[in-house]
Amino acid sequence: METTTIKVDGMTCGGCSGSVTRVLSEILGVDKAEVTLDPGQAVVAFDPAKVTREALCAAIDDAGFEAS
Ligand code: 9UX
Repeated sequence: METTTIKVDGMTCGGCSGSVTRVLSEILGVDKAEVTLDPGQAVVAFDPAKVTREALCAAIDDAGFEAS
């Protein structure tokens, strides 16, 4: 398992962070996602054999936010 911190821009309320948490949690290979509004970030524990950090960022972008 690997842990990465992804900066997430565009989250403005608890619904946003809840959405990002759900999107990340549903990805195969994600063990745990902790998303905070302030600071706007996601701390994700994932299995690098199953999913890449790039894929996590792409999923956040697809949900309407900006990952970096
Ligand atoms: Mo809050 Mo975010 O009303 O996608 S849920 S702004």
